[in-house]
Amino acid sequence: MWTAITRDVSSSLGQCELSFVSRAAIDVTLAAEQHRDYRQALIRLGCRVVTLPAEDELPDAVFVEDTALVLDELAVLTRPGAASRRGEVASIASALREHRAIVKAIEAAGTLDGGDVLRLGQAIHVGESARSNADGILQLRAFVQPFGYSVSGVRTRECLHLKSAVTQLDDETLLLQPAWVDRAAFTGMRVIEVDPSEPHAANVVRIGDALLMPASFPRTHRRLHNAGFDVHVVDVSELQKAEGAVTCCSLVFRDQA
Ligand code: CIR
Repeated sequence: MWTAITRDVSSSLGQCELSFVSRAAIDVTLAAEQHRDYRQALIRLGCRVVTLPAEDELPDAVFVEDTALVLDELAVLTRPGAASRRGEVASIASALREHRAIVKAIEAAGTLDGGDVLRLGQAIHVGESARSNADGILQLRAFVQPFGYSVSGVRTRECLHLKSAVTQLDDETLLLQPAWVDRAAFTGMRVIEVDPSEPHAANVVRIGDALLMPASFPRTHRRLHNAGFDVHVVDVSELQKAEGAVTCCSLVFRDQA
């Protein structure tokens, strides 16, 4: 059974951090409706969705992915690279302790955003972005290596997180934006590139054999459909204005219960 931890949209979402996206007015009511549709889509794909209450004083708190990495054996709480986001971790820690007996935490001066963490089996790739630093990557390695995981840094460019640039479609295949990350970091994997007219399309959620992606990337959607993938879409236009997409709104993991 898959569990997806999510959090309701903050009323202050309009004051979110932005790095590579220009600020545009966000309709927070619509964002909340889109987030509800996103949660419904996760349920249809087989997740048990846990929704934490909004943290209205933390604009980016809906983007729970950045606060933790959840593996079968343990959870690792991050220390987000944006100082404004560090207060998001405490409530996620409480929620995760119900699911994992071992909960570690990245400490200062390390920084790590979950959006930079791409796990491919036992290989964990971490974006060397403005949000995740070498100290954070070292700490993560020390936590997970005893459980058989490798951790390697991956250079990204012109994007917020590693998973803005590349996500996993199935055990052998990645969806990748070549302008933002080099495929050479992922030897042995088949790569499908985003449609060039849809630079932000590389971020998809994989739940088993199904994929969930934003509705705003029809050309990349068609590429995936034509390659045989079971693709579902959700309109997340208001969350995209906050530089979010689909992976960032949930922490998805297998529950051992
Ligand atoms: C931020 O800049 O931190 C938020 N406005 C967006 C975070 C999106 N997170 C993600 O894709 N993992």
